[in-house]
Amino acid sequence: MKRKVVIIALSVLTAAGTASAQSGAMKGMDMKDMPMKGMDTKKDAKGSVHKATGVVTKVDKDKVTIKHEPVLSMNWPSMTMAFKVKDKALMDKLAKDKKVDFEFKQEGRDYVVTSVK
Ligand SMILES: [Cu+2]
Repeated sequence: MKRKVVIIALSVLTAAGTASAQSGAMKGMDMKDMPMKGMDTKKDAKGSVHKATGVVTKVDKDKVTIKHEPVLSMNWPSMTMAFKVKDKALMDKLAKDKKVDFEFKQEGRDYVVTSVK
């Protein structure tokens, strides 16, 4: 009997810990996108699209450097990094010092911009 009570107490503690860790991680996240994102991740983790906001610091022929804000779906802090741009139409939307809302996906070792707002 005593053993069972200990197990229940432990599982309650674990559940509480998980819940508070999640709400902390989700702070500032757009909650209405969550169900979709979860489904995408389950279906095809590799091809899932991530949303980010940042300022373009450099534009090259087929890549762009963006100082982006934290990307929680990637577990990334804010940083400046290069993204590949395969779609030429997206290049027209990217200019130095421009603030952009963009989406990207991981392809092998590259991060490829898939849309720019
Ligand atoms: Cu980054």
